[in-house]
Amino acid sequence: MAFGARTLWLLLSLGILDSTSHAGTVLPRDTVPKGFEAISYYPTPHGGWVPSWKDAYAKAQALVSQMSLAEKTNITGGAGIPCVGNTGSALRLGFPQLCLQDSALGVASTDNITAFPAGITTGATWDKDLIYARGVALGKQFRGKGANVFLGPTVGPLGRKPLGGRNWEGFGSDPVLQAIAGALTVKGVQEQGVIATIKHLVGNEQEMFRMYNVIQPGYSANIDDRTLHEIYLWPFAEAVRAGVGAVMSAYNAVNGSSCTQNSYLQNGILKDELGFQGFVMSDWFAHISGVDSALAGLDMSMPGDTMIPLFGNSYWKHELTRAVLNGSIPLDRLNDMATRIVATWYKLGQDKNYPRPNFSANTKSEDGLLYPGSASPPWGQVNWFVDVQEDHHLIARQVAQDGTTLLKNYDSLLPLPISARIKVFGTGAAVNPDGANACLNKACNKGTLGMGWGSGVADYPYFDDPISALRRRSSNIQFYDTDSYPNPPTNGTDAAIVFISSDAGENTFIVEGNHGDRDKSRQKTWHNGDDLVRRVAEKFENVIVVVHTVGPINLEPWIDMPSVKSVLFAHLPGQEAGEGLARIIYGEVSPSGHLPYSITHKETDLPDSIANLRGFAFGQVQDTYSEGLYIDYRWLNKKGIKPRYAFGHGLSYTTFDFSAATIKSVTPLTNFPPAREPKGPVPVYSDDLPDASEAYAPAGFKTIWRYLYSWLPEKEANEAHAIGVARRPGYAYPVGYNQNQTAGPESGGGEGGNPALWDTAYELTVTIRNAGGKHSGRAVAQAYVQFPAGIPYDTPIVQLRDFAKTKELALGGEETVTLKLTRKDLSVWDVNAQNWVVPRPEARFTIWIGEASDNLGVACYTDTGACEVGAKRPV
Ligand SMILES: *[C@@H]1O[C@H](CO)[C@@H](O)[C@H](O)[C@H]1NC(C)=O
Ligand SMILES: *[C@@H]1O[C@H](CO)[C@@H](O)[C@H](O)[C@H]1NC(C)=O
Ligand SMILES: *[C@@H]1O[C@H](CO)[C@@H](O)[C@H](O)[C@H]1NC(C)=O
Ligand SMILES: *[C@@H]1O[C@H](CO)[C@@H](O)[C@H](O)[C@H]1NC(C)=O
Ligand SMILES: *[C@@H]1O[C@H](CO)[C@@H](O)[C@H](O)[C@H]1NC(C)=O
Ligand SMILES: CC(=O)N[C@H]1CO[C@H](CO)[C@@H](O)[C@@H]1O
Ligand SMILES: CC(=O)N[C@H]1CO[C@H](CO)[C@@H](O)[C@@H]1O
Repeated sequence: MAFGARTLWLLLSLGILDSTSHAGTVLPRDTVPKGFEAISYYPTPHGGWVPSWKDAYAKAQALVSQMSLAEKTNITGGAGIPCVGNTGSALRLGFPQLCLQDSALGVASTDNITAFPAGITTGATWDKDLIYARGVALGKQFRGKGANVFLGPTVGPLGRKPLGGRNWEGFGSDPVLQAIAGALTVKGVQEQGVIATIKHLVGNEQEMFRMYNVIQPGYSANIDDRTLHEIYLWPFAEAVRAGVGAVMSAYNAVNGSSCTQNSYLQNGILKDELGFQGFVMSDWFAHISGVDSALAGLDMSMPGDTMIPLFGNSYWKHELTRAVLNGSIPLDRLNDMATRIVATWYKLGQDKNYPRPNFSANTKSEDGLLYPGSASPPWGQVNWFVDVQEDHHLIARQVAQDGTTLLKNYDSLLPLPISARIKVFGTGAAVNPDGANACLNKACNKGTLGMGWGSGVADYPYFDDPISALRRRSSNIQFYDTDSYPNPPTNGTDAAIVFISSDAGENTFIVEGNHGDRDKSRQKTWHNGDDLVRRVAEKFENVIVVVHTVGPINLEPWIDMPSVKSVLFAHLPGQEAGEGLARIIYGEVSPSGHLPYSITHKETDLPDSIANLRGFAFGQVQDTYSEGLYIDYRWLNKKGIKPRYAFGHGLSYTTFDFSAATIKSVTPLTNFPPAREPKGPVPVYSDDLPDASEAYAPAGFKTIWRYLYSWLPEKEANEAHAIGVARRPGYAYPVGYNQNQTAGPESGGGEGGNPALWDTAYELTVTIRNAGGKHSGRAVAQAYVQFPAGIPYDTPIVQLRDFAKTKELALGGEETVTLKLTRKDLSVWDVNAQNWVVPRPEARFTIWIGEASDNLGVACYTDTGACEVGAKRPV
């Protein structure tokens, strides 16, 4: 890990050879299936028209209007790597280099931080307050290390494909679960003054073939308009609504056009319809063109280099300077790019007392190279070892504990009495014997699996493994630290706990034959975990299986064995893998996690388009979303296929009773939302071509080898300027390109879309009582909408819309929770109207409330305002 960020860069760019023919031309589009097309949407809407950003834009305009051309192009692109990405600065005006840092679960590549549970574990808590608290803690830690931009949360991939490599970075295979968790994370992080980045826009649902290289474009996610709006865009819209400062464009293409230069996606959907006011950055090395990406709405090139890093080449920086001087990119676009970046910095208050980075993502030592990209002196202090942990391990522990999901508990085997004699099997019970951080970017599955692999990881400051936490409580524990059955002397009635796992990560690394996605292991447990469970279950009567996993696994090899009585999904717990799990096993607390995805009996219970990864193809790999809205439980319900465990399922040591439900109409609904407000004013700058001298390097400036600069040699600047002055045509603009700003679509009007979409349509309450016999516990109420029958839109039978978790309820204790459904929650995206439509406002929408997507015991009706228990269930 001596050269963390630099190594990661090199690995990321392996196999991605720069094709100069890409630069500055419109990439020829591969044939996408009939019916999908990359639509042109120009120009990029100017930022600044949303009232809550007005002050930030006014300050930004004052600053940007003093910037020279080279200063503007400096801040839109990367330079140097103390952090995983850093922009250039405009220090003359007090605008610093911004430090952009991974990951979504903790400050990557540094010490004295908290390695939080992954997104998937966080989603499994279904606890809004806790999700927000984790966001606050993450924000404090990024700020404490001086990172300006938090490269998270991840809401794309959304978890469409169970085998997808990075699903675990996000919160679960449902747009609303992703949206609520993503938005609460954004809120928590940004309240600390740190810019959050919602990523990756969009369709990055598998790892393999995601990147562009000389011989092959990244795959194309072919998504129809309605599916995009109702499924994949939904969490992005919610994050924009929460004021997210940055968006990261994905590696892959959508409808054949690379996301980083997809004008419809960035200009149209994100900046016009969703009214996004912050800046869009490329994923690392996803930037593949100079002029076209700028025109298509990209605002920041990360890490700044072309696909072959560290040679001083960039599509932007000096080339962006040239492209503005020669008139190919209108100055107005560059002004908007720079203004969006500076406005976001002001909006988050980073102009006031924001710490500079006090860590290096490249070395653990106190001293290191000041310019690590150049791999040459000078040296100096780069790490100050600032301890940002506070008491955040308690939040991490709470998430790990409350995300732990009890799938099965036959005979109430769990919890175990403290006196139980326990035999523990599997290497997954103990920390990696080589050290918790032994593998580069966690690209190995050895010892307890606390997180997946790739850029979405952080170093463990310590690792509380399950075996230590169990032993802190009991000395009656025998641990067999092996994945093959050790044939111990058995007393069949002892409890046996078996630890098994399934890992995944980013395509940058191959782990045990898996290319990021679980292409080799598929849903089979790693290290012959199934055999271990079977062997143990043949000898012991009371078996508990603990699963550390990135996603669903196939449970069929052993789930019906009579001795396999309990199954706990501990997901990916981060550094706090032990304490919370031990508390659950011994009954100090009831489990309260719920599955953030369905577990099917077999992979083929899902259609080929989502059950399988798309393999190699000549030309562009086509990943067509032919299943439309029907992923996870939406598909299973439509086809009447019972999963082994449904989305939302999770048991407690007690049982809950849902009663006395109410539904109240708050905002009366109409077919269409009320008309949007027109856009507010935006900053206006002079359109005059900058003077060539604004691109000259200051006399005597010594550049650092391999670093990127925004200046041009005088001669080149003069030549480019001459072309610009002559207004000589010469640039082959993409089809549909024009420079006229527009009023924006009817479906827009505020951050996230038309603000009326968030009017509360119905408010529901339900009273939840702990009706069990012995234990206290926490329940989750999940609200699903069922659209009226006979509407002209095919809709999934039920769709999650809101959820609430109770506090700890003692025996007989009760709590009334409130659930809300907005206008958008009751709308479908009408592709002809290009708007959200409530199909029949007066008709019966049924709001189902229950403990899982297949356990919905309470029905509330919008037409009568009545609720009932015991109605015929929808699934
Ligand atoms: C992809 O193509 C479909 C079908 O033409 C269209 O509905 C959708 O809006 C397109 N999406 C993008 C991002 O271009
Ligand atoms: C661009 O940023 C780098 C790094 O902060 C800085 O050295 C350089 O002076 C900046 N260039 C301009 C034009 O301000
Ligand atoms: C202007 O410069 C850009 C960046 O190098 C280049 O891609 C483009 O073709 C140039 N345009 C003209 C008209 O020379
Ligand atoms: C097995 O363990 C139980 C208690 O857990 C004990 O009562 C019994 O005597 C033991 N049997 C043998 C053969 O050791
Ligand atoms: C842009 O606006 C100009 C001036 O109003 C007009 O002449 C031109 O036709 C417009 N172009 C497009 C593509 O709308
Ligand atoms: C509190 C704490 O964990 N401090 C550590 C911060 O990092 C340095 C360098 O790794 C350690 O020496 C400290 O112990
Ligand atoms: C070198 C440096 O800028 N260190 C800063 C690191 O961050 C802390 C606050 O978390 C500042 O106090 C230090 O000045």
